[in-house]
Amino acid sequence: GQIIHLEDYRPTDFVLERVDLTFELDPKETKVEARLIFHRREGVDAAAPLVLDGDELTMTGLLLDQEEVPTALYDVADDTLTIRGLPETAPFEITVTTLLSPETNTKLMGLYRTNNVYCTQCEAEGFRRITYFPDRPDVLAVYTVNIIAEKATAPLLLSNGNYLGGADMGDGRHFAAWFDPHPKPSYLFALVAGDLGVVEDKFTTASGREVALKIYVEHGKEPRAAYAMDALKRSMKWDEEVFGREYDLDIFMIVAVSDFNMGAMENKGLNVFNDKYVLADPETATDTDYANIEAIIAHEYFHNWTGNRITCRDWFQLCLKEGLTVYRDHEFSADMRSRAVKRIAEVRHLKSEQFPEDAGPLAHPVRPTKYREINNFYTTTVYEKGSEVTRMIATVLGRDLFKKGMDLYFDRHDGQAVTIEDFIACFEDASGRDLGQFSLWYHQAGTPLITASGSYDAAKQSYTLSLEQTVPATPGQSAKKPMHIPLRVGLLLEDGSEAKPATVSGADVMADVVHLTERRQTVVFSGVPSRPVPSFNRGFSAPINLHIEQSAEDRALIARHEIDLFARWQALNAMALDNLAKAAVQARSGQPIACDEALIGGLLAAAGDERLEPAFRAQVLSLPSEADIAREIGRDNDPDAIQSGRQAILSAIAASGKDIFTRLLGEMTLSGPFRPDAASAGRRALRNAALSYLVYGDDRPEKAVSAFRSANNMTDLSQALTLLAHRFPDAEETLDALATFKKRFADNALVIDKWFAIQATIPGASTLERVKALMSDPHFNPSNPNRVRSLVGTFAFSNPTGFNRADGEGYRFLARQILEIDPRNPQLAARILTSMRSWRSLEQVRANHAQEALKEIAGAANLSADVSDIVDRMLS
Ligand code: B3K
Ligand code: ZN
Repeated sequence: GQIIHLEDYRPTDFVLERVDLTFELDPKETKVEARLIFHRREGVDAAAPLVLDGDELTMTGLLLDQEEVPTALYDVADDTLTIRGLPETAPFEITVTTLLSPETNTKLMGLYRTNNVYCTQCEAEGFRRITYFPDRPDVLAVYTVNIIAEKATAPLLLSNGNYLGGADMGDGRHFAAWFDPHPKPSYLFALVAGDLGVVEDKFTTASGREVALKIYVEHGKEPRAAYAMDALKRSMKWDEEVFGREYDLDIFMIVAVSDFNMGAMENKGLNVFNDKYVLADPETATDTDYANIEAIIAHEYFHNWTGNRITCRDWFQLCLKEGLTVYRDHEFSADMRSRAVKRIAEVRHLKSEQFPEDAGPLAHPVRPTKYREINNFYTTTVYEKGSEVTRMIATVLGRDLFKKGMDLYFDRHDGQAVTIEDFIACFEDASGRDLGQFSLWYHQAGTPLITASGSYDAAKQSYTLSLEQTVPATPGQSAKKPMHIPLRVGLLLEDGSEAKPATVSGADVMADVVHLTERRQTVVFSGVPSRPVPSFNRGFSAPINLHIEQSAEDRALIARHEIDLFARWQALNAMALDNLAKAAVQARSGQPIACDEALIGGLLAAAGDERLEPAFRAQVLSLPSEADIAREIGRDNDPDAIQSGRQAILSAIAASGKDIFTRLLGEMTLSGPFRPDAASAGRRALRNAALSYLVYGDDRPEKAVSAFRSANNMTDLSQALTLLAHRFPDAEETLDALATFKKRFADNALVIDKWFAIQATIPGASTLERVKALMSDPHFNPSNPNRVRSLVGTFAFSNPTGFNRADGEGYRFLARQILEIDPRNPQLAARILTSMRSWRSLEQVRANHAQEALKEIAGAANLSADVSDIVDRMLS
């Protein structure tokens, strides 16, 4: 594909007024008739043709105002339909008829079949696989949709908006009509038809309108949709209370399908979900599954305002809806659960997914300026960094002005397709502040690095912080400007209390937010009675890396006394990371591995501190991952050394903490029926963290076996199985447990996915053979994205020692998989390939193998645009 540039944006020549679609559904040959009313935009040349997008379509008819268009007046090329000789000013109607084969649509874009259900996915450019259309987000129109299908196999016919009516057609078929009064871009179109069960409820909006809520799932799975329904109602209420946003149709529907390329899709009034993010019950879903369902149900619902009512002008503006909506779902989960624990989880995710992206060959700005394949830009940079940038606007302006800016945005742009500049202007206008420098966060890729050092002058009672910011070079951006970084800083005195400086000079400071705007800044705090310990980036106020020489004692002080709980966790995590990075070096050079006493002390003190909530203590006990350590080391990484170093530290903590962990195992046991709420989940998390240390501190599998036997919910059961498989991969007990688990859940594909993932993450070189063998398991289905992600994806993304085998076999395996998946489902192939994005930070032997595997992919014939874009960028 060719490169699309932001600067080339032009509005369309023709304005689309109305869309009328009629589908005659058939698995092999679906007929789509699209009637499109256009008029030429004012000032556009009278000879300008209408150019519509198309992809893999068969056109069987083309009418202009009900008359056949002569062949001389149109051209059908690979991906466009061009029509000439159109009226100069009057509106006209184009009727295009196309034929599609949903059954053979393996890309899962456009109209396809999943478990005998017809379903669509149109974002970003899937609508052009249904009919010829101006398939871009700035073309907003009102849609009527008529669906005709066989009554027996598709009793349910759904589309966007409100139901108009339907009828029996007398020939075994029936039809239904839907009308969506809200103008929308084509990417929000949806159609679902099939035979599904439903869970129903209702919601009364703040202004008193009643909305019918329906969640459609496979027959028999209705009870497993109850939690999703509850999450939906809470989301609707929260958006009214916090953002003042009400729902705007008579009905809101969610459909769960089993073949889906991503998590879910916010189609107007008809969200389509990967069933993994809808279905849950205690027996089959973990606490993490419940939390994900809550977050994703909320996310898609929140898109109704941030995405649907106000949409993107072009796909470069993707973060306009995604970054903002992630921010909204983060805030929602923080209000539903523990804010501090939620923040820790967000930052862990950001650092483990987005930071490596920003530091590698796939780095791009939150608002990119060019792309080859837009599907490859649904990235953690656009989503998660985009959310962090929104959060920083709230930090810079403060709560009230942020709210004022959001209200202005909804008010000013409702019904429009807009840009990031429009979004920022709302906050500038609402606050009177200049966000010019701040907006560099949208334009400059790379994670800023702040290097800090402090010095205390006892005579003057002043504390001086010297701060320097640098933004690393990223592809296409070598020189960077200094950014506006809102850094929340606390100064802790010896007794743990917070210093209240009399004056601060050298930077704008509001409350505890230090506004850094220059490359180098010296900030002086006066009236500080003794040498303070600085606690940087409270609440992770800015998505940055921080370099500071801080002793374990100073970090321990923060961990004990910070009022900001996130900062406490951060201090312990930094301490652990230092130690783990050193341990990796020691392991690599065959030296003995030393575990810092301050680290053990800090972790165990927090673990046993009953004033802290269990979920927080569990976060403290969960050590940085091998990938986190690799990122900390940054270059010349040896995953085996990282793993053995980490293992040694883990054992040392396990040995010192045996008593505390044993006590926690008892104390955190829950009685009574399973409840998925945050407090119960926190107790399970702490109990399982303790169990994990106990199992790693023991040579025998008994403790894990007994946990496996006594588990009465999926969280505990899958944890116990993970411990057995990862600690004792070849033990008889493990083989038994794996077999028992599989037999018990044989008819539940989502649970079998966990069974695949647990085995795919067993550390060590031999897991590759295991993964290959599992691919021949009858439960594995190479055309189902969830299966492929659980086995192949999990292996490549989450098994550092297995995937990065020193002999390069892991990379060669992945290359073969990518080349096999690509012709079927390019989006899936491209996504899994990004697991190799950090290949350049590996030690030379592995890096060479990785490069060869990437070259093998790059050299293959008929690569999709998706995969070739990723592989080319990774090699350049
Ligand atoms: N907007 C969709 C993602 C579409 C991805 C297309 N490749 C889901 C979401 O972010 O809510
Ligand atoms: Zn989204």
